[in-house]
Amino acid sequence: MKRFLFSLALCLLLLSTALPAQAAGKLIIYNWSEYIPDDVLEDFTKETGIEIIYSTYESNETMHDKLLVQKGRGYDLVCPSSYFIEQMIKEGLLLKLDKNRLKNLGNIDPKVMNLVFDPDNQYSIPYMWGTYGLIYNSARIKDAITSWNDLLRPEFKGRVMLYDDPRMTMGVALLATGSNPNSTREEDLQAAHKFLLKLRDPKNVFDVTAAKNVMVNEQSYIGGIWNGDALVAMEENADLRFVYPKEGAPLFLDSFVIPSGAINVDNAHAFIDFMLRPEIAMRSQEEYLYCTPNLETLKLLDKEQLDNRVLNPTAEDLKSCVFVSGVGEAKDLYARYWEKFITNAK
Ligand code: SPD
Repeated sequence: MKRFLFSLALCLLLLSTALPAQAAGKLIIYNWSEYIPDDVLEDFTKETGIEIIYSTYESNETMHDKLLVQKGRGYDLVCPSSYFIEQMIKEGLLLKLDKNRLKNLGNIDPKVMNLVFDPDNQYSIPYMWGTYGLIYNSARIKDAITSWNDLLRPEFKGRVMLYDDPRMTMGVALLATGSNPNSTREEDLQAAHKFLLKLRDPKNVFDVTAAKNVMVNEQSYIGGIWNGDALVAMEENADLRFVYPKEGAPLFLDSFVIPSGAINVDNAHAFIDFMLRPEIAMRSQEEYLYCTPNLETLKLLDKEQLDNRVLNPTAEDLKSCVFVSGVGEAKDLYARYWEKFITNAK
């Protein structure tokens, strides 16, 4: 009997050392670059003992392709934009969340909860949202900039910057040509594609990673930009201005989700709940300058932050703006027209 108990204890000991990462207290995060401050990640580890393994992506497409190939494995937490979430749910790439473990969920603005891409937020918890608006250099451009169609003005040839983010930039082209940025009509996409073709120029820049720099160093004079990037660029070049164009601008909402093959599921829930704390969400917002959906965080903003219409757009600013959503089967059309454009544009 003694011998049996000893062998059992030994087996249990060996088994426990062979347990997956969860027992070792790890959390593997794959996120947009420049989206969570390093010291926030460090504070989570200090508080919980959970070691974070962190890597970044620059586009939804990169993140999605990777998860698809890996069949939802390899990461415990990612942060797609809303228009990718519906598709990822359908593809079986996401795990249902246990909302009982998210004590701070009530802090999130109900306006960004229960949206059509994930009714009842079974899979996703909003992290940040923002606009893809128009930026221009007021020292180089003296007259008023009000429209996406200003990008086509001959004097800006070779001085235009747009992201190589298909849905944002196609969204701009759709708005400029009088369509909805979520249109599924081929004729609208054709017109948008034609608009983009007019911007093909070897000196124009289509690169999300270069965006801030080319505006700051005045290689480009005008372009489309996420509001967080715009505010960072505006801190470095006081001549930069951000405009909500009269046709409206594409909006995004990025949310935390747990991939279906995640190993450290408890730790991912603990992290999401940590990020929902008002003062933690505040630190992300202050560093990267996107819009927080955390109502308790909004109460912590000072007057200057609240009055900053790039950081905190008014209802009037958002009047014609449109959240980019999933487009179902039309995603292949988008991909086709985008590829046709971008392969020769860069
Ligand atoms: N640097 C973080 C940027 C996050 C932006 N996400 C928005 C994606 C919309 N396509």
